Amino acid sequence: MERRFVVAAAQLGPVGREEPRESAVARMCAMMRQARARGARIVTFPELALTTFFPRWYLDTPEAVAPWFETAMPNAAVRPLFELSAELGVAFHLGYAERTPEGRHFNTAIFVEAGRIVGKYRKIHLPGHRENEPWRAFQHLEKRYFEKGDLGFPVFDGVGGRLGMCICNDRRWPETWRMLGLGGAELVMLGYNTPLHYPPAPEHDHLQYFHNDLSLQAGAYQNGLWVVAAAKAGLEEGCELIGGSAIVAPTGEVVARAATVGDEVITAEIDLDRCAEIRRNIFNFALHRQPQDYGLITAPVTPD
Ligand code: CDT
Repeated sequence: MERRFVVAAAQLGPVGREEPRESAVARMCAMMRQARARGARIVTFPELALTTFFPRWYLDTPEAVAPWFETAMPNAAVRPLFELSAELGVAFHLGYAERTPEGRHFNTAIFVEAGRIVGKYRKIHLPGHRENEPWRAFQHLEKRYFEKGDLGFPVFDGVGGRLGMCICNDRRWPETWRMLGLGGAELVMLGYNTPLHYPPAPEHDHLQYFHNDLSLQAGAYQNGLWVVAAAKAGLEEGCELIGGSAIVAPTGEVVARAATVGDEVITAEIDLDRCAEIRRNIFNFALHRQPQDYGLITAPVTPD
């Protein structure tokens, strides 16, 4: 199979609290068509792409939480995206809030090829807090609404390569990338919802775009893999979310970047064989990695 092909990141502008899933899906279908017109074989959509970023609100009853979760995938609202993907021959990555038949809740991403889910990941690094903190301009309650993912960092076959996924806060953790790199991922897809304002340390607000770029570029370079990252961006229900969706080469170079904070498709031609430029050389894991000296990385967390 061809290992040189076009990939896309489909950045979404704000999704309103009252916006139905059908509307978000229609916007994504329009971007999938644009991506296909530019030759893309894969399109990456953001984290929790079907709804507004609901963890910004404190919800204190199961009845208030339930409507934000998908109990089946695909479901009626999302099926048009699966159908269009199969019709156009474009695989896609999608983030959504998953409720399992057992009633467990995860922040999940799937990879869909030829109408079938061939990859699934559940977010491991859940940021934020569990209880209402009224001093914040807005909440970040992922620890309240989601369980830590239980699938590890899977790497799977898709579109002629070895693929992996992570979700938003995961990208800031070198362990995420190293697990995916060790698993042999050649292309990592991820979506994010990153507020411009970080209430616990507002002195870092001006660094949000920089920290996004830094994380994506370091993850790509230090593991010799391609990265396709898609934001949900813009002023969403009073909360400013960064854009900066990007496609990054295994050398760490940004090869495509969003220029807006609205719905925007970016594309680049990638060559999976270029991973070897890094993996056979500076980050040749077999030759140069020294895991016997990295024990603290997997030692249990101890409280301060
Ligand atoms: N969605 C998500 O993980 N967002 C976080 C925001 C900062 S932590 C409150 C991120 O890492 O971008």
